[in-house]
Amino acid sequence: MQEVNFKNERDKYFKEIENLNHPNETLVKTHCSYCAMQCGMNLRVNTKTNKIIGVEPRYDWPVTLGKMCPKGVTAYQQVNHNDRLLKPLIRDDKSLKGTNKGFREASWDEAYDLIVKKFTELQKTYGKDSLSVYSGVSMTNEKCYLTGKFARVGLQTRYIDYNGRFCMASAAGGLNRSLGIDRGSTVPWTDVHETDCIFLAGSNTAECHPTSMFRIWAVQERGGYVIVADPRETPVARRADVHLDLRPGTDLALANGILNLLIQNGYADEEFVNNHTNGFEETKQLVKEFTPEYTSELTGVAPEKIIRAAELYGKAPNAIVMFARGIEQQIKGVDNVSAYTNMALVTGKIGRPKSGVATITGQGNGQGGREHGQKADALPGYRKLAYPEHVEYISKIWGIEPEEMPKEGVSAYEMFGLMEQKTIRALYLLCSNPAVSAPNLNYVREQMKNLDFMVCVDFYLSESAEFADVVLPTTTWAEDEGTTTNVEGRIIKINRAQMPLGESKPDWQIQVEIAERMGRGKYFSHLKTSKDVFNELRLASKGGIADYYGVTWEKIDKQDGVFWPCKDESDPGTPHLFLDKKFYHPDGKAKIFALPYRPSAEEPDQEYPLRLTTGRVVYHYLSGNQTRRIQFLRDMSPEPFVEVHPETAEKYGINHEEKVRLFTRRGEAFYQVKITEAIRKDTVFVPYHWGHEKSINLLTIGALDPISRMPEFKACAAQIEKLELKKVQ
Ligand SMILES: Nc1nc2c(c(=O)[nH]1)N[C@H]1C(S)=C(S)[C@@H](COP(=O)(O)OP(=O)(O)OC[C@H]3O[C@@H](n4cnc5c(=O)[nH]c(N)nc54)[C@H](O)[C@@H]3O)O[C@H]1N2
Ligand SMILES: Nc1nc2c(c(=O)[nH]1)N[C@H]1C(S)=C(S)[C@@H](COP(=O)(O)OP(=O)(O)OC[C@H]3O[C@@H](n4cnc5c(=O)[nH]c(N)nc54)[C@H](O)[C@@H]3O)O[C@H]1N2
Ligand code: SF4
Ligand SMILES: [Mo]
Repeated sequence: MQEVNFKNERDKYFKEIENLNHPNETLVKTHCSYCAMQCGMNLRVNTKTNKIIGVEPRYDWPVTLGKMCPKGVTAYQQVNHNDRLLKPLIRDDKSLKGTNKGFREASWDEAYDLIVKKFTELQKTYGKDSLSVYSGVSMTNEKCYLTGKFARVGLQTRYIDYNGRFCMASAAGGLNRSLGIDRGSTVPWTDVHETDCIFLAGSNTAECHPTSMFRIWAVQERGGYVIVADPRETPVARRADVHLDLRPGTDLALANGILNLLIQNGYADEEFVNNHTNGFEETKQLVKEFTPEYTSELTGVAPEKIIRAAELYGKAPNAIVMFARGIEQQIKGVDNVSAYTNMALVTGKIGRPKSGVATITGQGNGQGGREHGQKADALPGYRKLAYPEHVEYISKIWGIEPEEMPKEGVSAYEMFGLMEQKTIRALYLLCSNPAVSAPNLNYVREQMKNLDFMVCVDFYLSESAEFADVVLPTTTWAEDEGTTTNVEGRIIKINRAQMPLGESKPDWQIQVEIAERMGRGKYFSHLKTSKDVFNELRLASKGGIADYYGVTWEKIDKQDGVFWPCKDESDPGTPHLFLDKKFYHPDGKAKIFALPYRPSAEEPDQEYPLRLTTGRVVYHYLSGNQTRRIQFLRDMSPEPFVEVHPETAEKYGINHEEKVRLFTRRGEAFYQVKITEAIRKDTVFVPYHWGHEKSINLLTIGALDPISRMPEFKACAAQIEKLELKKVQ
């Protein structure tokens, strides 16, 4: 196959940039604030005002080589935006809860005093666990780590969970179960363009991880193949060699059908299967039933496409199976991950360069944020609260007695259930906007409204902040330093380009100050800088699966990031996992899983005959609280819409751009119709980046995967209603 060399192109541009000379500007090397690609960028800073004024791509960053998407090139506009929160806010008028009114500005002291008074009172009356912390992973590793410690040691509550429960939890569950380790990608991204076949399931890569695309297209340019499994003909599906246009929620059948063909057609690697895996025979028996015809019946994909996909993946010398939220945000998310991972394990296409499995992580620090103890059941270094020796180790690092360590909590969505029951009375919310991003929003918003006390930490007043009693202003990513762990499992450095705007403070500092006022200063006061927090994290992760002990900020700088595990200072890190064919289960073997097909939580019926699936557009990020404020992004994508196939539109008698009522058993919303052949006839799609009455999550279902507790954002039953034309006067 042909070779491609992106390096020449990169060097050319890099030299041009080096020659630029702006007397009043300095460049700060850093990475984008948004997705897990963490594209390399230089922030341009005016040296007279010390303010960020622009951005340049970094051609010297080996992962993204100067590529950025529309969100990345405008990300810097967040920092000095007019909507920034510059002082703490206190709600005086409780009757206005759920709106952005009824707040007044306050000093930090007043805000802290109120928080500590309320938290202490509630804990005195209802017990320590009446408080909860709900967090997110747009934060650095330092902040994520400290948030776990803040909840368990600072506030002494068991209830902490985070938005990764809506994002990475099923991938984590499936990879841990199959491979014994959850590092999103088993290979570095610099391998991606060199493989021979990419099997991409439930990933709208061109819109969600756009700067991966040059590597994916390069596979085809070199004579290799791209296979895409998605109910929609996304940009990557359009140019794919095979587009498996399945019904939402039927991946388990598709993966079993392909595995069956791989085995029947002699692509199983017997030597690999025998020496390095368990579970093959049982799985082989189970998938026999999934003939191309039966698989087609369940998935709606034509049998010849299934046969071709299996053939292309099977005969490729090297191949990478990649997946994202399309397969994971289902009540079968964990099973789907294991089922697609089976393809690599049965064919032995894992544990060597250019072959492997990757979940394409979501948020900027989607990987690192799930490793260091923000999850209800987890402790730093991917340790578990369920193991006494793990609790003992972390207790020692934190300076508490093991008996003092709070027990496991519950998952993000389940916390709202405990709010309903009044077990949880107060919420400390940071770095997430569940009033937009959680499923079944009518229910979730009600629970937030009924809390006794709520704190929200953000740099803009989000839809969730509207439910808060106190809002604390924090810094954007460019006003603080620390590390994130990108899509590859590479730990990288975010640098500070500007001092905090107004009175805003970084999350870690706010937590140290609250802990001190809660009388827990002895566990926090030594943390004076973000680097102090990182050094504590290194120790806390030492010996764990996600071992960061050998990572230093200096090493990150010197070698363009460090892949974990990295055990000591002489260890350069681990770009490729399993090169020694040792998986992370006690016997060193990976597990192949026999997974029977099962339907979605809510299948279409006469009343609700359509399948609703949800996701993203390239111009907006998650709940949209950041990107909806950027003029260019808002101009490009001002409103949500519902994608409908032309034949379906005809059936309902609805036209392009007509507003319709879309509804499910849980709620309704009104959207403009976007008629497109790029969607199945039985499916409709709505992006979820808008708040209030425009949120598609008013309609989604709160059904959870039994293992990962991930909500089923990707499949529920829905119906469309044409609106009666209003009489024009
Ligand atoms: N522009 C943009 N980029 C982002 C983000 C963003 O908000 N905006 N968010 C970041 C984050 S946190 C995440 S998690 C990632 C998400 O990245 P992706 O997972 O790629 O994004 P989604 O749009 O949620 O879903 C991906 C695809 O799954 C398909 N799908 C729906 N149902 C099914 C199904 O049952 N089976 C299969 N096989 N496919 C299905 C959808 O049609 C969609 O094209 O993106 C990251 N990057
Ligand atoms: N229907 C549907 N719903 C979904 C999904 C879907 O595909 N469909 N996807 C799910 C997924 S994958 C995800 S990741 C979630 C994400 O959902 P959310 O967690 O709600 O995502 P964000 O919009 O990133 O919310 C982050 C909030 O914190 C603020 N923020 C950003 N950085 C920081 C920081 O460093 N500190 C603090 N304190 N605040 C900060 C931002 O301004 C924003 O208000 O949504 C989930 N919801
Ligand atoms: S691809 Fe992701 S990291 Fe890169 S510029 Fe876009 S949003 Fe930022
Ligand atoms: Mo996500």
